[in-house]
Amino acid sequence: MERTLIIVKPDAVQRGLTGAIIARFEARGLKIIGMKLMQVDRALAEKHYDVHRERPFFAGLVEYIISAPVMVIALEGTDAIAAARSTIGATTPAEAAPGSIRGDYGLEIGRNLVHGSDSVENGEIEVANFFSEAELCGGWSRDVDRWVFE
Ligand code: D4T
Repeated sequence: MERTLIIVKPDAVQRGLTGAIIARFEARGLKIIGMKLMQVDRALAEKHYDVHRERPFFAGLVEYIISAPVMVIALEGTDAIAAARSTIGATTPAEAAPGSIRGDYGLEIGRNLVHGSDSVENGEIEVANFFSEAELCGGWSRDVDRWVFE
């Protein structure tokens, strides 16, 4: 089982798309093991986007992610990283496939609605950065699991 951190970003929360976005991951079969609405502070935002620190869009990216509450979700599943990223769609919404979240709801890269971890390693790190162990229901047994996982 892989873990991925999903962030329903400020634009999606403000636009009332939180439920529609969560529904897509649930319908895909990914299992929710943690979820909370939170206001990201600057230190956590800078840590989360540290890999982009030297990029020209870094400052705007941090301002965007701290500008309003986000819904953070920890998901578990086989191939959770790749599955979530294909459900999210390409980074630039205008290029994202129809049927993906960004392809259906977004237009601009700086308002791309949702984050998903990009590797198995980063999935573990990011879930731990946003959730304490006590906030996670890791390994809970979902009754439909045998109809989702082989
Ligand atoms: P996240 O990390 O938000 O899930 O997005 P992606 O994984 O799809 O894309 P990314 O890491 O390459 O970019 C992180 C974040 O930075 C914004 N961004 C990116 C931007 O505002 N301008 C840019 O030119 C790029 C490359 C969008 C997503």
